[in-house]
Amino acid sequence: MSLNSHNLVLYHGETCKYCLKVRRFLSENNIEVPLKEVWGDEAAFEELRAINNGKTQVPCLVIDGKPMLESDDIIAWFKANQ
Ligand SMILES: N[C@@H](CCC(=O)N[C@@H](CS)C(=O)NCC(=O)O)C(=O)O
Repeated sequence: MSLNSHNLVLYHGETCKYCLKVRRFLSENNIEVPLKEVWGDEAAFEELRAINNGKTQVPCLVIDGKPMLESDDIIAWFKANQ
């Protein structure tokens, strides 16, 4: 399945180094994903908490409504679904 067939949102923190690693991977591979920065946006932070079973860890890729944590897993998912 291609990336376009999924509804994706990447919740991230601007200065989080794990988020930076994911954003850099996306940029280097010309992959565009809607981003929501959570540390400067309380509504986005609460949204993340609700989607992510109470956790606020970033980066969090939400794939068709399901949260995926861990930057390495997120990058691996993009590689597998590119
Ligand atoms: N092993 C995780 C580490 C992620 C991580 O430590 N994120 C920090 C920010 S740099 C975080 O969200 N901490 C707050 C929390 O867990 O609620 C990854 O590679 O994604």
